[in-house]
Amino acid sequence: MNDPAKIRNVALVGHRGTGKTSLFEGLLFKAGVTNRLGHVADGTTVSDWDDDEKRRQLSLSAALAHVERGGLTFNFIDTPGDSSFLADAIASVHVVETALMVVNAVLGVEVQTERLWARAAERGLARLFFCNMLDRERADFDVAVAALQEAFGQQVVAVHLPIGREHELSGVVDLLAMKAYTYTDGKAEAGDVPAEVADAAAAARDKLVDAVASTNDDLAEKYLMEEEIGEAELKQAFADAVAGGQIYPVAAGSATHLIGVDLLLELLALAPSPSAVPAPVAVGADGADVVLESDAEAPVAAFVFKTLADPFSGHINVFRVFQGTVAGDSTVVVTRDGHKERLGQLLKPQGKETKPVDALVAGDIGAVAKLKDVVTGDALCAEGESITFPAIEFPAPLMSFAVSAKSKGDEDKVMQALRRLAEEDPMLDVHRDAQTGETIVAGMSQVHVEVIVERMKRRFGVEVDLKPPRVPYRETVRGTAKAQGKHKKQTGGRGQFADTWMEISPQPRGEGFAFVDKIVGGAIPRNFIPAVEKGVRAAMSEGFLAGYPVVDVQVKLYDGKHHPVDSSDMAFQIAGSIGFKAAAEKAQPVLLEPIMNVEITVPEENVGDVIGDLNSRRGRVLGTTPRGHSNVVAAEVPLAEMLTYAPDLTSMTGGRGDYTMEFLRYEEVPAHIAQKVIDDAKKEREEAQKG
Ligand SMILES: Nc1nc2c(ncn2[C@@H]2O[C@H](COP(=O)(O)OP(=O)(O)O)[C@@H](O)[C@H]2O)c(=O)[nH]1
Ligand SMILES: [Mg+2]
Repeated sequence: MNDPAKIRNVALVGHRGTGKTSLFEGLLFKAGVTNRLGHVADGTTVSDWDDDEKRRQLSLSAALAHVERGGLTFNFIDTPGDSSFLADAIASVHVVETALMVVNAVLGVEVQTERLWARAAERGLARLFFCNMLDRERADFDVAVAALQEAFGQQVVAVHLPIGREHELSGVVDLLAMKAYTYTDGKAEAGDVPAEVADAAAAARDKLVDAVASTNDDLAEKYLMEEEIGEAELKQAFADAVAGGQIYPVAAGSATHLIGVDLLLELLALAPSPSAVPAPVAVGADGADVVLESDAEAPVAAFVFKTLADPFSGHINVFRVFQGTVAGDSTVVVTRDGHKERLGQLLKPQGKETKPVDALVAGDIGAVAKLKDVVTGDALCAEGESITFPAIEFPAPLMSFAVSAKSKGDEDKVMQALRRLAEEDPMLDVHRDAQTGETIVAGMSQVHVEVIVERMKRRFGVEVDLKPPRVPYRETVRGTAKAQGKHKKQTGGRGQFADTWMEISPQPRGEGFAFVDKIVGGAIPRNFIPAVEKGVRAAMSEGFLAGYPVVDVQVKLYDGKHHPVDSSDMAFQIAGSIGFKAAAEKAQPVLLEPIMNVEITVPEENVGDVIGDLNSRRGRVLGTTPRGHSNVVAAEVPLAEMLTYAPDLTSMTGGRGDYTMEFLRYEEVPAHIAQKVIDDAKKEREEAQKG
């Protein structure tokens, strides 16, 4: 493969459980890459090959596979749809031209459908839908398409139409060619459009041609004049409109029954190649924009979007080439710090297997093992070049757990394993708590952190205990107060002296910290003022109520004293810290807690229970809207009340509920609850000091 125009990079994205992994399996099977169709329930799919994924029947990380067909190379990426494991889905939309959005024909648009759509839209990707599970009870293609149109606009248009419904689903009409495909055991027979769907197909075809024609002047004219529009001409205009994001076609079928899957593969040949979309823009050495032409001859620029940390085979970095040709056994420069890396054998992943290749051309996606120091987000460039890719924005971790090694003496091994796993998962944060000295693992949910704990055990052979989750509280003040911060020490030789007066006052929520220097007449010499600010910031990071960082305050330094010999940076830092604590204590300190935006999808009969339960969690229910055959309850709830929501929702709904949660803002913790948090923190600190 050496022609970017022959590549199709397609990420399968969508809400959890819409059938992405099954569709990926079907696509590989239909393309002849595999000779047996695996199933999610049996743990036999190409994509969910990891033990964690098999056990949970849930994709946790992206899987890649490639298909050669009709002179084209398709690079498919199956991504996780669960909100805790979205990192790879978010990264994947940065390396493809096309997002294949898989939706459940019964439920229609779900929470992550919208989130991932927004990500794909930000990147300007071509977007196609696969309306899956049309064989299921209560699946309705027309209702699903209408829901997609309502959510994503009138450019959403059917390109396929199902024949038969629910368990009688028997085939699909290709509206571009006006041909019908009926299936027996996943094998298609092509024929004329059957009479039972003839009218519906004609109407749907009209809508499709209308939508395509509205993006193409030549076609629009022919359409108006009611002239014949040739299939090749229609397909070309269709492909252009898809590439330009002017239409979002909806294909139809069933992944597990292999209905419409071969047709989808054909349709994806019309998706844009890397050279059919506007060239991506990166940043050059001088900070100026660099346009990355998908040109095989240009200097190499590649982007690492995924890293696998395996204790045995070492690191594997997965990257997309944006410019030039990456050759095996060549040398590249890592822009982050300019160090060189010698690339060994290049690979194309095929599920958990890999296939060796000699080179990867602009537009292609591949992997390389055993690099010394390359992490996700790195740019690999030709020597002499220095290109940086804009950083991918991942949501911040929501829940922190302290972990401790099960066996004494394993502490370093735990930290090492966690560091490796954090390299693999950009939505995981690992650090040591400055106050308690504990190792903190912060992730998106309890399940997320539990998966990390399992991986540590299985891959690195270390076991840990998880303490209950922590809420990232913050501290602030409601009032204004002044205080003195004085540091004076007389030892044998030179003494220490610094004296400060400051005023602390609240800032609007989310404004952060401001330091205002109001010193006049040299009461504190200019060169010591940054030291005071440093001392204030140090005190802020330690908090004064329960040890949480202080936010949204203004500190005004307005007076002080110095000594010509005994004053120093260190003395003013200490005085700054003392002054800040003294002022904060007098300024009505309060505790803040994160409030989450929560959306819960539940069957009608559980709506009442779920709302009642939310009220008992200090939640504010915003409303309930029907979605497909379910209901979505929207609410704002303190994170502290949602720490163990997953099992509770499962028991309330018999496993039929689902929810997503996102940080919204910080709010004051009600006084009676705040007191408990403060008391607990105090106890914990005392214990940490003892032990
Ligand atoms: N009836 C039916 N079940 C499907 C279909 N596609 C997927 N499934 C099932 O739906 C569940 C979730 O599928 P999976 O591929 O893991 O979804 P993902 O989370 O989007 O990757 C699995 O049990 C699949 O067997 C389909 O077209 N029809
Ligand atoms: Mg999956």
